[in-house]
Amino acid sequence: MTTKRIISAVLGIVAGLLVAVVFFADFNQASENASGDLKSKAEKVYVPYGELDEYYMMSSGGHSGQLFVYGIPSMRKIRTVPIFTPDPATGYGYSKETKEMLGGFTWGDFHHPAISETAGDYDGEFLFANDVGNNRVAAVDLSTFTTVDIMSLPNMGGPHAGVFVTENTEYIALPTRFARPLDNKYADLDKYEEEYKGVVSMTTFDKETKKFDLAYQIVLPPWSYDLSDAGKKMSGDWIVMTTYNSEFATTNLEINASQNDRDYIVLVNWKKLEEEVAAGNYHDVNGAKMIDPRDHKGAIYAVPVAKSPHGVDVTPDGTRYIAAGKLAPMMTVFSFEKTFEAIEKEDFTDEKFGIPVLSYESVMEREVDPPGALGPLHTQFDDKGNAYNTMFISSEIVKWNIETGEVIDRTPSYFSPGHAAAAEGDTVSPDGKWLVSLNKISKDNFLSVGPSHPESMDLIDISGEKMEHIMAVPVDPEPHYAQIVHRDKIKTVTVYEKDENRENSVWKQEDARVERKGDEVHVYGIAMRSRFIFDAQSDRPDAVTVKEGDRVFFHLTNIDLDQDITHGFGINEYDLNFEVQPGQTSTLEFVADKAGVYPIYCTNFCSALHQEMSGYLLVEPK
Ligand code: K7E
Ligand code: CUA
Repeated sequence: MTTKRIISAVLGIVAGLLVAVVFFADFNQASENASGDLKSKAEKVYVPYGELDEYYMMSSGGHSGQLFVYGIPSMRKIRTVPIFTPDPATGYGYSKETKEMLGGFTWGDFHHPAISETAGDYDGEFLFANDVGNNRVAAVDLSTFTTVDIMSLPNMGGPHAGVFVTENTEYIALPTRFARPLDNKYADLDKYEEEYKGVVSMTTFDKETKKFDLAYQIVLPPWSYDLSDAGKKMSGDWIVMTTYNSEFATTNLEINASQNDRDYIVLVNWKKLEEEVAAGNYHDVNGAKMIDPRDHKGAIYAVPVAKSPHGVDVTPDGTRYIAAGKLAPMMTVFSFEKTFEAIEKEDFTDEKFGIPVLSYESVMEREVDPPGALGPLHTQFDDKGNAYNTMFISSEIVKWNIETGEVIDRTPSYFSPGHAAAAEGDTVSPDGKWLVSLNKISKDNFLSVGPSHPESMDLIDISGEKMEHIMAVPVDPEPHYAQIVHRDKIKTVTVYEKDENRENSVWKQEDARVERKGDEVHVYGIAMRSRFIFDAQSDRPDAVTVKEGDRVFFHLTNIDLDQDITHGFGINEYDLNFEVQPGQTSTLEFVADKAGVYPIYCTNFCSALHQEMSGYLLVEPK
């Protein structure tokens, strides 16, 4: 090597080192900032052992048909509550009661949870769920986090636009997504405009008996209804619903249902219709009391809205309703005061199917159009008069002032948010604390698991002027809407109350027995740490002998009245498994159609001798 070359090599190395030093200095600076940042973010969400999250987030589980329960701010998933879908983990859909509740369906598509409300605020007693897949509404008792009733709804085509509750849970409302002919009739798609209908179900729920009732339905034009809301305070007697497909497209909706510049918001005065129903002014259709707008003046109106809206939300003070459109890049603020005035003055521009159409200019207050923000979907609120909109296409959350329309802040979400949920963010008194963006895709946020990735949820701190993105967690499948409720409002029980009069229950070991009625065998049994007692008279109390073809009922009571001592009950090779929570009685019904010897065992780890908690089902051949 020549001297020249050596010199240039040394210079090169020195230069390289200098660059590296400068680079590392920069890098160190940046990472110091980032770690300071990260530390403060981490501290915001770290819940030390022994402490609890401040909020519950009740998230729909989409087409899993389940409810997902999270702690906020930690974003730790606490529980899966099966609602529309059988669940081997809890035996939901296997026990007789829950199997009957599911009505033979094996899936559901749950989009929008609604916690029961008193005076427009969550009361934390029940949570209602819609099933877009199989036309049902369900109630979850929030003292036990178990599903207590499911009702099928006639005349519906996927109740996507529910559930939402009126201010005092007078009604749980569910508008349909797809138009269908009423009464399960057949009608060709060419008859869409005349024969197909959009229907809104107004259901009630009795908190004592924990049962639904279908109060009445409203038959509307075959528009597609999308996420809707109930009024509050001054607008408390009303519900508002967005619609799309005012074009009446019956094929290729992507293009054909996006032609018109305007679709509609439908406003319904449920109080007025309640009076009509009480007065007997309805038609009976397939077991439902059906209200037709052509027969009832003064209760149903329409307002034109920017094309293909996806949702409408009422502000916490109840003075305005805000619609956001998938295809129009703006949020439209409508005034209830102006709406009521226009109705009063009969300021109508048109009539559709007996529904007066109000003039857009008369009731619209403001169009909010943040530059470059695309695909606004849903709106949440804080305690300072601000609204938060998800932008599906530009993947961000936009914070803006309701009174002035001023855009205050924008922050990215990862990626494509549908709904967002803010702490108590759809009640009359939002907390202004956390917002969770419920995203439709996660792309490269998490370790790869193949072509299909989980969806994601972003936690965003909204307590300051600027929003702060904290973290993302995966979720499966697609979360739609969620509600974040303060933990003080949820009052869970630790055990089911001991009730000696409860049907089929057994509380004393000596009362455990097997009774035969014809070809039915009823086992009145006990589950306790760490054994089953099916027949106290037998010298093998944990074995039951039946004949092939018998219909067998295991009525099982968990007499361990201790928090968190749940027993399971699985029968080997019979494809059966259910559970009894502390103090609960539950029944398993099946036909013993396979002769042989089948071990029974506790499937839920309950004590040091859980493994010993077993028995036998002996099925004598015919
Ligand atoms: Cu996914 Cu409310 Cu069904 Cu909007 S819905 S995103
Ligand atoms: Cu009981 Cu395990």
